[in-house]
Order: sequence, then C-alpha cells, then structure tokens
Amino acid sequence: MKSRAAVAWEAGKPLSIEQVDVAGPKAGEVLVRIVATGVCHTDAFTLSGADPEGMFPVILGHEGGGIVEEVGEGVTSLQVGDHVIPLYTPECGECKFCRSGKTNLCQKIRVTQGQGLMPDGTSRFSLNGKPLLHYMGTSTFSEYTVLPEISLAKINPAAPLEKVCLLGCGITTGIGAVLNTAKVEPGASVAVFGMGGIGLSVVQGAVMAKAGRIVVVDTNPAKFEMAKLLGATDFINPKDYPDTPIQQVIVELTDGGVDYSFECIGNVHVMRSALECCHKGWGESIIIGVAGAGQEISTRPFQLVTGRVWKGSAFGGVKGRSQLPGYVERYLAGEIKIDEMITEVLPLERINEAFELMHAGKVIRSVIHY
Ligand code: NAD
Ligand code: AHE
Ligand code: ZN
Ligand code: ZN
Repeated sequence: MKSRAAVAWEAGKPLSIEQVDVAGPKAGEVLVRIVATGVCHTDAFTLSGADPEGMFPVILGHEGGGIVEEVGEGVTSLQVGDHVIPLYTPECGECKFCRSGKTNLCQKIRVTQGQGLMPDGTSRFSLNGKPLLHYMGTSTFSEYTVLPEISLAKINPAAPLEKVCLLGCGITTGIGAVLNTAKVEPGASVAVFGMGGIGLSVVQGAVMAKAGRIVVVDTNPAKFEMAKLLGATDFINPKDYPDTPIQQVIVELTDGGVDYSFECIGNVHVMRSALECCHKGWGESIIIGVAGAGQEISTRPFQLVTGRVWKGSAFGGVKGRSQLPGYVERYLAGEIKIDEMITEVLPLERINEAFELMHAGKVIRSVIHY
C-alpha cells in the first residue's frame, strides 16, 4: 500500500514528504495507521547525525498513537481496530531481560531494531524499489507503519490518540524516571535540568511522588512558566550565574544538595553538574538525556566514594505492554497531564516546522496530526 511519510534522506537535511510503499505485515507483525505522533528531541538528535546508530534513508518518529489496520500470521494479542501505542522498548515477556524483574529493556529484537530493520532482517518500507529504514522499531512519521506484535501496547479506545501519543515517549519517560528509577519519596528535594517535554514530565512525576522542593534549571527562562504550572518551586537560569558552577548554586540553595537530580538535556557537562548538585552521602542523579557519539561523562570518583549515585533511565523504566495501558488510564482519570504539554499541532506536511520550533525553544511538544 501507499503511505504519506516524512523521509530523512540524509543527516542534517530537512525531512521530505513522500508517498512511500509499505509492505503488509509478515508473521508476528502488525500494520498500524498512525493517527498522531509527537516530535521528541531524540528524533532531532538522530536526524542531526550525532546518533552512533543513526542510518539513512530512514523514517523517524517514535511517539505515536494509532489503530491496528491488519495483523500478520500468528498474531494473537491484537486485532483490527484495536487502539495502540508503538513501543520503542518492546516487551516480549520471555527474554532474560523481561524475566529479570530488574529492567524494562527487552532485548528480543534490539539488534535488528538498531539496524533499522524488522526482526527478520528486512524493511517493510520502500520508495521506487529502494528500501527505506525503520527507526526505533516504530517509524511513526509514516501514516502506515509495520511493527512487531511485541512492540505495541493495547490501550483504552476512549483515550484520544492525538493526546496519549505523548505517552509513547516523553511523558512516560519523565514520570517513570521519578517513580520507577529514582523512586522519589515524599518530602524529597529534586533538581531537574532541562525543561523540555522530558524535564517537565519529571516535574510532573516529582509532584506525583509528593517531592518537597522541585528546583528546575533551564537556559531558556520562557520554559519556567509551564514548570511553575506543573508544580516546580525554584527556578534557575545558569546564565544568571556566569561565575559560579550551577551545582554550587543548587548546593547552597538546598542546604547541601538535592536528594535526586535528573538530566533531561543530553549535555555531558550538565550531567556532571547534575551529579555534583546531589547531597553528599545519598544523593542520586538520573541521566535521561541522550548524548552524541564520542561524548563521555566525567567527575571526580570522590563524588561517588562520598555517596552520590549515578544512574540512567530509558523509557522511564516502564514495561510497555503491561504498564503503559495503566498510564493511559491515569490520563483519563485526570492524574497525568498531557494536553498542557501540546503547544503546537501540525499536519505532516509541516513537520519540519516542528523541528525548527524545538530548536528555537518555542514549543514544549509539537504533535503531528495525520
Ligand atoms: P527539548 O529540546 O524539548 O528540551 C531540552 C531543554 O533543555 C530545553 O528547554 C532547553 O532550553 C534546555 N537546555 C538546553 N541546553 C541547556 C543547558 N546547557 N542548561 C540548561 N538547560 C538547557 O528535549 P526533550 O524532548 O525534552 O528531550 C530531552 C533529552 O532527553 C534529549 O536528550 C532526548 O534525546 C532525551 N530523551 C531520553 C529518553 C530516555 O528514555 N532516556 C526519552 C526521551 C528523550
Ligand atoms: N542510539 C543511541 C542511544 C539512543 C537512546 O539512548 N535511546 C533511548 C530512548 S530515547 C527516546 O527518546 C533508549 O531507550 N535507549 C535504550 C536502547 O536500547 O536504545 C546511541 O547512543 O547509540
Ligand atoms: Zn523520545
Ligand atoms: Zn523481552
């Protein structure tokens, strides 16, 4: 079949809207019509060429909501008409990782997914006979996309897909990092670096966890209004402190440092500040931001010797098939805010504007409505 899609032909170039060919689902696969998709900074990161796994030509997009159009042979858990959220972190339930009870990082199809291919090693997308690569196993920048059955969470059809698509990455990542990875306890102090879709969702998670003080840091003070609405208590623009390391500002503000910090930018220097603003003896810093090829983090080992802890979080530690439907229910119950985060809705034809607005710091999240 034909599908409208935004194709990334090469790194650093705008996407082009094409009518691509989509082959039907093979055994264990599902064809989904994407109704809406968010644009996450990770899409921009891969498009920039900084992603060591980035390959072109590719159909990006990983924050979608859609409806099952066709199921391949042997698919038992989904049927035509089901409402679904694509999962870049699948859940097979059988691999060592799924059975460990310690991680959400299912590895069943990770190798082929990282190569931009379906689990059988081939692509379902092509244009003029030339294959196009999949991205993160989801490729939600195509109106029709094919995913493995294990990469789809079936959700309540009452949920508006043009809103809950953001649970496919940003909002779940931020809230989950607080509740699952850090396990922030009531009264704890928190610092959040970067007030994009992820950092603001960390703020939301911190409020859900009943954190005491929520210090937010961004070089773009325009982001503080939304952070305040969501419940942040202290606002720091590093540009106001040209001569003081930002970790020192936070340590002084919080009587020795915060209990938990979250890096939601992808900047290795900020990752260091986020660790070093943690309280001696117990402070934990969670890396969420994704840093480019060749970049490394550093700190004095003494920071860890004296009790600070460095951790990371992918998709908020959430197991997609079993736990994401519950996030959708919490949105429907008014416990998770999504609508406030959508500051731009665009048709697919204007998807490049979504990237421009993100780079200009003018949006929280853009949603592409097909
Ligand atoms: P975004 O572009 O919407 O937001 C980034 C924010 O950081 C902006 O508000 C910007 O002003 C701020 N910022 C930039 N440089 C700064 C600095 N030096 N100091 C303070 N603030 C600064 O991005 P997003 O979509 O929220 O994504 C944030 C990061 O999280 C990206 O690296 C993305 O790839 C990553 N991410 C990781 C996961 C995961 O599962 N680990 C999931 C989603 C996104
Ligand atoms: N491909 C990059 C890493 C990209 C990355 O860290 N991805 C996050 C999700 S970001 C969503 O916006 C993730 O879940 N990673 C786990 C995984 O298995 O990819 C690189 O550096 O190679
Ligand atoms: Zn993302
Ligand atoms: Zn698994």
